[in-house]
Amino acid sequence: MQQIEASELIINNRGAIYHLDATPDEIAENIITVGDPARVAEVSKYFDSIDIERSHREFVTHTGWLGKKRISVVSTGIGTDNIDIVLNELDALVNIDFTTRTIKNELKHLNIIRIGTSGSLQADVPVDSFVASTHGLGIDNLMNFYIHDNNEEEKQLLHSFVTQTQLHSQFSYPYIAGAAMSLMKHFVDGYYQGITVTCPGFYGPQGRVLRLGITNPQLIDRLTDFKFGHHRITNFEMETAAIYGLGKALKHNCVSLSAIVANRIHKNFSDDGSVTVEKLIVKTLEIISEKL
Ligand code: R1P
Ligand code: URA
Repeated sequence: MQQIEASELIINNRGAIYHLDATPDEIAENIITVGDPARVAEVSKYFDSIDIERSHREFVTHTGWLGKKRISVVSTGIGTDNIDIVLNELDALVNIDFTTRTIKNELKHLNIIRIGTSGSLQADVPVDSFVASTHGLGIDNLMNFYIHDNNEEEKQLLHSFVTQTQLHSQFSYPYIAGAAMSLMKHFVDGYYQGITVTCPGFYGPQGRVLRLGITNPQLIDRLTDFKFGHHRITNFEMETAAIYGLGKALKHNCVSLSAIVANRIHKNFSDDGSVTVEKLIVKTLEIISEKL
């Protein structure tokens, strides 16, 4: 079996992978990702015990136990460039043998649950509500670097998005990936469900104007108005499509949950988004401990 070279799979002196600085035994099979490194402790404070605490750059990892479930919570920082690092390194930690530097014969399928914040694109999805993303639709370019597949519905959805919005003429060709049904089925009650658009920035790429003009002032309207059968775009943020795209290609089970902190139609922002995020953390941990 082909060995993966030192420049491709970078393992430090502690036997830990380059960016996450975690070793294979320090990662659980149930993983929560959060953008904000400070949010890791907001999740792990609910664990019965924390065995591992690692911190390197924006990547903070706590692994511990909640009842009989071993869970890791990992911060990704902001953006799909960071998701490229986190998803590839999490996969390497479980599916590549660090001693022989070869891909294992039996592959593990992680449960990866994002708990993040997001902006609503629909008038009826208010601030302080929760969204579970049926699909991630990326306008950030990441998955264009990977060979990956879509099912028939995803292909049609993407085609319809490109035709209806014509946005691809202004930036990279979009990509799409769906949530894992095995996880999504647990996030129905109390969640809006819809397509989440993943953007390569918070300001111009999400239609915000401060001092700079933007090339597509129609961006929000086009996303809000998009329809494909019963599907619509509920929200946008900066990680979901990359998590779904890489997660699916690597055969992990992923779901992205968002606390809505901004509503771009009503032009308002949550008075205290941290309270909403905290509620989402508690609700998610209940599901993990009872259903996964
Ligand atoms: C922007 O403020 C950040 O918030 C959202 C976006 O995806 C982006 O990462 O998620 P997090 O709250 O998880 O960071
Ligand atoms: N995160 C985003 O990316 N956008 C928002 O509007 C709010 C949170």
